[in-house]
Amino acid sequence: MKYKIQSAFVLIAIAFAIAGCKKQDNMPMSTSSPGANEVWIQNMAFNPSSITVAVNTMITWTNKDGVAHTVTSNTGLFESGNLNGGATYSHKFTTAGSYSYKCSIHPSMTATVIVH
Ligand SMILES: [Cu+2]
Repeated sequence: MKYKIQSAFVLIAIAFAIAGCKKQDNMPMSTSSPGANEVWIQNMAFNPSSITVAVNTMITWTNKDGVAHTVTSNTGLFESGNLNGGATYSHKFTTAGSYSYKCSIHPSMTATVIVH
């Protein structure tokens, strides 16, 4: 009887150890998609290409590529300048509207911020 109880404790301990490992794999540092109010510049594209936020939201772009990109408003409202790999740029959108932007180095990279 005593042996059986000890075995159960060992099994529970192993289960917790496995669960612990699993939890570590899911830590935020290893996420592979942008968080809320965040745009990744990745594989020569803006991800997401269309983001919708409330008025007075700050959006942060992160260049995940090894080459420089820019975040350039089509109307001149915002301009990041060159963002090297790993660099970030933030802009707060204070007026509702639809804001198209591009990478000025790679003009085929286009995206939109929708503020409501
Ligand atoms: Cu670019």
